[in-house]
Amino acid sequence: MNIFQQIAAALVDGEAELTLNLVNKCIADDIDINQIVDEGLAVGIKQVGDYFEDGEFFLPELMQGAEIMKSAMEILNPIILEKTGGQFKSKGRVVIGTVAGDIHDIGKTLVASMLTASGYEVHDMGADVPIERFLNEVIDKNADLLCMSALLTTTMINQREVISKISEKGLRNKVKILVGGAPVTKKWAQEIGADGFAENAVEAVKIANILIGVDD
Ligand code: HCB
Repeated sequence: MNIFQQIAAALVDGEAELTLNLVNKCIADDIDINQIVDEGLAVGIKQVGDYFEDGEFFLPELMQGAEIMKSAMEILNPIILEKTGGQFKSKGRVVIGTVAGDIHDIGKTLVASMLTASGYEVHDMGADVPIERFLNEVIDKNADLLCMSALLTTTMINQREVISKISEKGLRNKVKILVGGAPVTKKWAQEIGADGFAENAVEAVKIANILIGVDD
């Protein structure tokens, strides 16, 4: 097993200390953070979700996996953010949050960190964000880009609701909209009138750059 497979396996086994030790080892060995997340942690947490779906794991195991992932991200986030080097020249203003009824925030926070690291001014509203709050924040922050996350098939619909509210206010051509989250697809993004869909945080930065019209 390579180190990423070991991280994924440790997370699935609920071995918090081992997972964090392996993550710290990767950092010490100067391994790319994206690889630690995409090939290690994200693979592990996805496996936990699949076991949960199959009835092999129950809520305590799901929560345990999430806690380990969050602890690992607490170690990695400052390193991701450090890449901005403190000299902040904003590429654009981003408002981001997970939609109402949905408390999943790991992926959203990762997207927020990567966008910040790439040079965007990011306003993270957290999770379970009411529809009106998205609208108000877009207006308040004069956002160039709105990113919405949804992890549940029952909450995806709120991405559409937010877009409708923004259109009703006549703001649709003032802000680009990027959606994501496990059940979200490119087809759904098109159907609800979003400008883009991103499969992961790295792609989110790429698509944001294209939508805003800036270089990497
Ligand atoms: Co949760 N949960 N969960 N969960 N959970 C899912 C999402 C299921 C798919 C698991 C399953 O059944 N296979 C499932 C949803 C099924 C469905 O709707 N079809 C599910 C369920 C059912 C539930 C509860 C209802 C369980 C219950 O209580 N019975 C409950 C929901 C409560 C609520 O929200 N109202 C629940 C609770 C939890 C926690 C609390 C235990 C925990 C969340 C902790 C937290 O976030 N603070 C949790 C977790 C961890 C998961 C799984 C295992 C992992 C999610 C995750 O963090 N992935 C998930 C299984 C899965 O997704 N396969 C499971 C890792 C991140 C990095 O990936 O996809 O979130 P991501 O984000 C990516 C990507 O999508 C993209 O970039 C990110 C970074 O690469 N992206 C964007 C995301 N947002 C973007 C926005 C953009 O603009 C652009 C790109």
